[in-house]
Amino acid sequence: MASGSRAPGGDDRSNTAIITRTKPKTKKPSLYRVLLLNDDYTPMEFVVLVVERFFNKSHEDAYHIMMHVHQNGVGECGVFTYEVAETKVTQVMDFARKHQHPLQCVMEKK
Ligand code: TYC
Repeated sequence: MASGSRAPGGDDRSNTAIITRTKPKTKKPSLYRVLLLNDDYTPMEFVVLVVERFFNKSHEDAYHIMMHVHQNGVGECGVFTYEVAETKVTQVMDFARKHQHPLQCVMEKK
């Protein structure tokens, strides 16, 4: 019988101990950063558009992220659960390829 279906304390008339859970069983999902990598060929305007479109950033925030990547080589666009991060990476890479830009997008575990 499932442990949650009777009252704790051994008063269930079957001489069996009942172990009750003290911690919730839920686990927080692992989180992943989605990063853009700099290159010499992708236009700045295209990177800004990517950050606005796929990471839901304002034009100002997107421009700031693009400039950070341009100057530092790499920068974070957002933090997501595994499947969402994977989807963002695929969307960005497909969009860049479609426009024949070499922009690279990767994910890394936090
Ligand atoms: N370095 C590019 C240029 O000068 C701009 C750029 C920024 C490219 C960010 C990629 O992730 C990137 N046109």
